[in-house]
Amino acid sequence: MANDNVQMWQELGIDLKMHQALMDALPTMFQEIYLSQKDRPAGMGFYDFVVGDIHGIRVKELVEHRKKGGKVVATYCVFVPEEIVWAAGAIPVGLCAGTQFSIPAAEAVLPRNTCALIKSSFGFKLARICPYVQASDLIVGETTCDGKKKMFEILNEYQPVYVMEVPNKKTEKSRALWLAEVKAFKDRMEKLTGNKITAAKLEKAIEQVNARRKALQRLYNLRKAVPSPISGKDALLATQVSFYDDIVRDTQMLNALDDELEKRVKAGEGVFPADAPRIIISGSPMAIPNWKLHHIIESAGAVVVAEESCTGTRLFSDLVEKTPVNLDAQIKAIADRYMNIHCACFTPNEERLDDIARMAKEYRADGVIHYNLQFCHTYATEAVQVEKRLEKEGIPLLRVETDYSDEDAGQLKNRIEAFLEMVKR
Ligand code: BJ8
Repeated sequence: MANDNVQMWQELGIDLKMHQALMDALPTMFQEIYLSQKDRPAGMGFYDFVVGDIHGIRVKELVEHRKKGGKVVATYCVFVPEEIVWAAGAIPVGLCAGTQFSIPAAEAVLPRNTCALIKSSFGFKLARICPYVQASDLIVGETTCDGKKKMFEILNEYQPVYVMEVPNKKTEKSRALWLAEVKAFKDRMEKLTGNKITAAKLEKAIEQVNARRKALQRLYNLRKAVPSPISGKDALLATQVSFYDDIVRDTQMLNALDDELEKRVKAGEGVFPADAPRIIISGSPMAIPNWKLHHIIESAGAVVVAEESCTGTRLFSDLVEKTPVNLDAQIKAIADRYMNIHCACFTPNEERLDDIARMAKEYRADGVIHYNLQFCHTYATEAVQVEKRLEKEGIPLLRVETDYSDEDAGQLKNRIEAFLEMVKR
């Protein structure tokens, strides 16, 4: 542990003892889940480095940015339009929310029957173990689910929170509400940073974020090859890192990884045998270091070929459309793009069912595993519709409900192995 990191964490108000316990647990876990894999692309070296220094260099960059008068905006959801944050000269960063480690602290305040993602993120703030939240000037929440929106009220007692209202329907009225929300968010970002968002700045930001989306689209398109040129675990990690790395560097690294995978695909090289069962995971997002389900599936000999989730296709499948360089047109294009995220918070949400069925074909999947975090009612209930739709399409489905603990790992393993046996080619 570099001394200057310790000093930085101290200045950010981190609980050093708790934080060290978390940092001590990560390398063993990463070794077992990631570094033990065979034939990994060389491009994953960058992501291994990022995880190895998870609370170091990137946090330092954020701290430096603030020292120069810049702002950092922390987010929990892919509904927050990051183009607007960048155009205001601020840096958006996804918050830590993927580990059991921070949950006991949260359970001292929140009801235990709250989803792990909410408890984990809240616990990180309460226990002061996430330098990203500590280094942020504003947390931006959203009204996507009841658990999150009520948690934000409590979180606001610890750090300023701004909540965007995400509508629950996709009607014209809802779209108008969302457009107004995006405009209000632009005003809030201008107020936070003291910078005016101009059409030229927004154009650059739209191009930057679209470029990263295109690099992720390339990655996922390459995963459609048989055999798959990259493990699901590695692809998930590259996607997860996109939530907080510098956008230009991240796009470069993703494209370099894509170039390497293209060569593998051309040469017919894969990380799993061509007849390994191909699985799509659909459902709740997975924040670092939530690699549990992928690890169980791939340890059983199958390969995860795509994630229909916000740490998957929902993050990048739609670009912001190119418009004339004027603020009204750009903001409207941004609002339209974000309304295309098919989160289970919408009713009805047929589009998500279409996405899963289409993806199963495109990725030549043998089955879909629907993943929802325990106590997440939106995804758990929508799984009923997913099941009906996939049955109609003749696509095998396994529904899994879990949390961040390892308590159910044995049981999950048995269920997944039985499912894989059923879908085997
Ligand atoms: S756009 S999926 S990132 S809301 S798992 S906290 S829904 S109780 S994460 Fe999400 Fe945005 Fe939707 Fe995506 Fe609530 Fe469910 Fe927990 Fe969830």
